[in-house]
Amino acid sequence: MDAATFLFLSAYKRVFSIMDKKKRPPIVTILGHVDHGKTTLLEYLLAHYTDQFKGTITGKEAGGITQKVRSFEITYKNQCMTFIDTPGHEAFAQLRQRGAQIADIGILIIAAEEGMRPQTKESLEFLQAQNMPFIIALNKVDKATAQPDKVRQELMEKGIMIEGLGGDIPVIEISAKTGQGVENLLEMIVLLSDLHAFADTVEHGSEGYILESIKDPKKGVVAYAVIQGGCLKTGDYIITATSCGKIKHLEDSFFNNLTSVCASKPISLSGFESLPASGEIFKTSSLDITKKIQQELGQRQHAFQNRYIIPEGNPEEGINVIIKADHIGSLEALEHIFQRIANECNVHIKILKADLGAITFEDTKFVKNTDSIIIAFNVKNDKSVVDEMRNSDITLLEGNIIYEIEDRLREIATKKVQKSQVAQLQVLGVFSSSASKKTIGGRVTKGVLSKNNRIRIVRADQEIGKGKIIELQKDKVAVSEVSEGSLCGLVIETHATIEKEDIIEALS
Ligand SMILES: Nc1nc2c(ncn2[C@@H]2O[C@H](COP(=O)(O)OP(=O)(O)OP(=O)(O)O)[C@@H](O)[C@H]2O)c(=O)[nH]1
Ligand SMILES: [Mg+2]
Repeated sequence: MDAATFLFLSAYKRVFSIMDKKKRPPIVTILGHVDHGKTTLLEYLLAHYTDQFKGTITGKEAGGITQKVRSFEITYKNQCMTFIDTPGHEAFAQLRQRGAQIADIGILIIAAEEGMRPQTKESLEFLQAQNMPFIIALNKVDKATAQPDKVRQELMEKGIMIEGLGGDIPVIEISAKTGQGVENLLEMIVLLSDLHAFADTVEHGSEGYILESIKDPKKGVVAYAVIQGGCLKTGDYIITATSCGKIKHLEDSFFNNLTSVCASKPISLSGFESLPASGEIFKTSSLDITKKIQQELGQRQHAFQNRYIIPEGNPEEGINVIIKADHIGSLEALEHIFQRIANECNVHIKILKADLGAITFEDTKFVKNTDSIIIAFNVKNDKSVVDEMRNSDITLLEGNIIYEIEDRLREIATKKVQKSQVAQLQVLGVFSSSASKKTIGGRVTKGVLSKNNRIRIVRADQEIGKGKIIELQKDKVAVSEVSEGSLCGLVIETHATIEKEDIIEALS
């Protein structure tokens, strides 16, 4: 579409929409690769286009990355707009997809110094799948290393039909840090809103979209949602596919109490009896229907219970896990990284339980009885529960940065697989020999070698003797085990002679 047609249509739609009383503010989702500046843009908007927000978002993020969906409203030239920020880290694809599903308009942020990265491409796919208008914001143009024209070229080469190069997808250069170009971006949102005239089509009651839900110690289940149409009031009965309830409490994105709220607004609401799933639609309902649904839901199993993550290979080893997290989106992201670890390490991971909130004493018992490890992501655990876990030798992975949890779980999975293999060491040197003891050095070529392992000595595929490891050292420090790839020194109780290049094999 050329600029003249665009402006004509825009003016036409504007007149039309003024006549239309049910016009509603646009819901704008910010998507893009990790660290390309999504949250910084939202922070800039909050600092300049609302007086309700104090403080920072990025400063409070663990590991400097966003790990949940957030929504806020701002006002630009008397026009309300709702913005949804999404995480860019690869594990949170479902959150990005949901952010795109609810949006009227997408903003695809690309750092102009980096260009298209994997989650840029994935975000583009989500936006294109929704068939929605979107704007490409080339960010960080304040930096000397920014090359916006190079990114434009890259976009064209990937078949993205951008404005100025034969297409109609608007591209705007911005700096989320200095604010350069941000007004142009907002103007484009106004223009697209006028052109598309987003309307509230809900005739009765209200409908909305659940972004996230959590268990709050004081308020119970709290859902973060965006209203898509109608007006929602405290006291309304609401239902989703997996939960229902009566609204006790409504708040806007700045924690102000509300008694009613209308289309496009981001809210938090309490009153659901159980956790509604992220991505579900909620609707207002009647008391009778809500009661009936309550009964049916009571009989259903928890969706996150007992799930297997199966790798692509044929695993011989498995890990049982229990997950506690802050948000449903976090549980999903953890499942995503489990799949990767399962494939990489060829283990299956069985999720015995996944739930929101801190670890309880009941969880501790469950972990012990099921020989599981427990992952507590972004939750504040009671010190007494954690102490009990440590005293009981339970493997607890606590943390609030997804990639750190991933690294630690990978270590556990790798060790588990190595331990299940017959450990082998290649002898690299023999330092001393007596009739019954040999001191040697070598490299563990397979599995995990442990002190007190009974062993056999193999030369040219023939067993030449048996023995036992009575001392084990790594970097000259006594250790109880040495894993694959490591060099170590060991004292072996044996009457056999050991030579360089012999293989020491642990007997199971
Ligand atoms: N110079 C410059 N730095 C920026 C700009 N926008 C963001 N940054 C910096 O880039 C880094 C990442 O910014 P974020 O806003 O956290 O990035 P994000 O896209 O929200 O990252 P995730 O939420 O983890 O996906 C921070 O250090 C920001 O200060 C910009 O326009 N100019
Ligand atoms: Mg962010």
